[in-house]
Amino acid sequence: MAVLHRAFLPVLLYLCLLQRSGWAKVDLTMHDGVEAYLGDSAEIHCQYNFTNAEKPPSFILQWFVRVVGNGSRMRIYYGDVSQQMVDNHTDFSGRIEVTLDLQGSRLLIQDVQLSDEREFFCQVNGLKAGSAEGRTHLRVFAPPEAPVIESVLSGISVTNELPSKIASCEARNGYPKPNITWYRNSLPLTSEPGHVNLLILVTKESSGFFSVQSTLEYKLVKEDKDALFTCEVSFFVPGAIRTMESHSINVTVHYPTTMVELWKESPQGLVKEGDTVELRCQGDGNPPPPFIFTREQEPDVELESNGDSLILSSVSRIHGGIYQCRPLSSAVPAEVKGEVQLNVHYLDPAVVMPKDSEEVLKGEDLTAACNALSSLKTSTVWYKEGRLVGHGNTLHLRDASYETSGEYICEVTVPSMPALHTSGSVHIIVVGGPQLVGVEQEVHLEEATGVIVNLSCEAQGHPLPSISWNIVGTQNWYEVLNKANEDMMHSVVSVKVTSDFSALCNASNEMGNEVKAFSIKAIPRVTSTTDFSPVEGSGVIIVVIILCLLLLAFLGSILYFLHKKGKIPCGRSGKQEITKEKTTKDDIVVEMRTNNKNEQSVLLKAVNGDKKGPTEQQ
Ligand SMILES: *[C@@H]1O[C@H](CO)[C@@H](O)[C@H](O)[C@H]1NC(C)=O
Ligand SMILES: *[C@@H]1O[C@H](CO)[C@@H](O)[C@H](O)[C@H]1NC(C)=O
Ligand SMILES: *[C@@H]1O[C@H](CO)[C@@H](O)[C@H](O)[C@H]1NC(C)=O
Ligand SMILES: *[C@@H]1O[C@H](CO)[C@@H](O)[C@H](O)[C@H]1NC(C)=O
Ligand SMILES: *[C@@H]1O[C@H](CO)[C@@H](O)[C@H](O)[C@H]1NC(C)=O
Ligand SMILES: *[C@@H]1O[C@H](CO)[C@@H](O)[C@H](O)[C@H]1NC(C)=O
Ligand SMILES: *[C@H]1O[C@@H](CO)[C@H](O)[C@@H](O)[C@@H]1NC(C)=O
Repeated sequence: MAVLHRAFLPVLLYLCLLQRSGWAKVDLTMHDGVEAYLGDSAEIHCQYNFTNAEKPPSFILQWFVRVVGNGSRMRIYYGDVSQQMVDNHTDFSGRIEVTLDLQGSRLLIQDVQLSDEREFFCQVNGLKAGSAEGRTHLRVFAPPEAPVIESVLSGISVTNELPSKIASCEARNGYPKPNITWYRNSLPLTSEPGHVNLLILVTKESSGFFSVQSTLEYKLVKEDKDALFTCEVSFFVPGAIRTMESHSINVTVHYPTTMVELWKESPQGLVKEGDTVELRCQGDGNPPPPFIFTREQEPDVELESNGDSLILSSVSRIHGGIYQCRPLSSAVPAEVKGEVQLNVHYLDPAVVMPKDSEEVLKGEDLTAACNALSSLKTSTVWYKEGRLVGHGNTLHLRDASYETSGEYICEVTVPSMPALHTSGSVHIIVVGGPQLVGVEQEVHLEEATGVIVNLSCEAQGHPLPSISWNIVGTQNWYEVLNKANEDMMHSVVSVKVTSDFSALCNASNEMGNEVKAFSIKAIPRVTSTTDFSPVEGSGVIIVVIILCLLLLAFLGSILYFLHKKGKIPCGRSGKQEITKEKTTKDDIVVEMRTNNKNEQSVLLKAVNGDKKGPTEQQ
């Protein structure tokens, strides 16, 4: 210090001289405050000039800081014309740089610390030129870490009377103290007694930072289940206020059940016996309460369920009815319940009347009925041998014939539920006397002697008829076939024709008998014109006439041929003559002839009895 004082002496003297020589005065200004980020460098400016100074003065410039704790101040820098130095052993030793001239000084603080937030003094002592001092406050800023929000993990009930803690938010290590604001769906929450409490805990860390923790206590309502909560930290930075928002959280809100719904989950559509049915119950409460399932007719019998679903496996019609579910909670009023009606549809086996098999007399009527009990509308159709024979549950069989016999199948279906179907059958047997197959009751045959004829007799009837033969006129016969096929009896006898004989086929059963007579005329074996033998008399005559006509036509054509060769003269005039002559005789014949239909006209003429020779015609 001694060295310093010795150096100062001439300066002081000089300044004193200045002061004496005029109205000298120092004018000094500083900004009120200087702001800097932690770790950055800060510049503090001190502007001054010397008014009325005749020449640039000699002066002393010193920087001081306010000591933290007591109100005193401490020099950190000294400068005059001869020397500039930073004081040793202060908080700023090694961190500051000072520049100065006649207009001002600049204090540059590097690596600004939180402890640098204090008052800085700039003191100018111009001796005779006067002295002045200015001060400024250095403010240091450190943005906090991003806010961390934490929701309460457990659900919170709306029935709580006081606001409950729903989340907390912390912003750590900021400087100066940051603020925390809460938002619900982007709208800020303010403290509101009985509804919103904001509890703030500020911690000053040993490092000097502030950590702020805010707890939000909130009285939830059901609608808050969809609300999003966020917290926001706001903090000062040089010249501004900045904010940082947390991510958003939602709250598990517990609220009582006020409504319950019960429905059939599966199967879709109608339910039939044998199905597995799942009923599901759901309420509007949170958390979903366990449910109890009951049936309306037995409200006290709890059905075994699986939380919110009731499984009824392989249901039958007795499972039909009203099912109910309600929350298993005494807090929920009894009328809060869900209901569903379960209808189990069924189709019982078809019952056919008459049963199994039924006999009906030939010619009589029979009505069969097919009924299957069902919970739904049914449709019945009847089949016989794969053919559709009737609609509806009754089948009317009128005037039964042997064709009526057979198995009748009724198929019952449920149009609204194709999975349901059943069928039944009845065997109808038509009972009656024998009925011979074929139209004729009497058969006349002419057979060449020596030929073996087969006489066939087929009869239908129930009971099965038996066939007996009675053959008169020959012993030379034997039965070659005697076959029964259901209601059909077939018998064939082979007879060797030696002379005329008659055969009687008698088909009989206990209901009656029917006979078929054969009479065979033996003809001596000449030609094999046996084909014509069965033809009746009138038929033979026609054939004979046709043959005669053909013969006549043949003769006519020969004559015509001869005439053409010139044996018989015939001119155009001649032809006309003949025609004229003919006209008078027979109109039809003329007409036909002008058409030159030779053969036909010949035939007609013959039929009409014109026996004129072919020569005349031409
Ligand atoms: C103020 O504190 C500093 C150091 O902490 C000390 O050197 C100084 O003497 C104190 N001043 C007063 C007036 O107590
Ligand atoms: C500060 O210390 C340095 C060396 O340690 C020395 O040269 C200087 O003179 C000291 N300054 C003051 C003001 O004591
Ligand atoms: C914090 O809140 C206080 C009181 O509302 C307000 O004066 C201050 O400016 C706020 N600080 C920030 C950084 O927003
Ligand atoms: C609300 O919270 C639940 C469970 O924590 C989560 O699954 C859901 O995605 C959240 N919803 C929103 C909008 O954050
Ligand atoms: C008659 O029937 C027998 C046995 O079916 C057969 O062998 C024979 O050829 C038949 N005779 C005639 C002429 O049809
Ligand atoms: C046919 O047979 C039945 C029963 O055997 C008999 O009663 C009936 O008289 C017979 N009829 C003829 C025409 O032979
Ligand atoms: C010193 O000079 C006068 C006149 O020139 C100005 O009006 C002042 O503002 C100035 N003061 C400083 C501190 O520069």
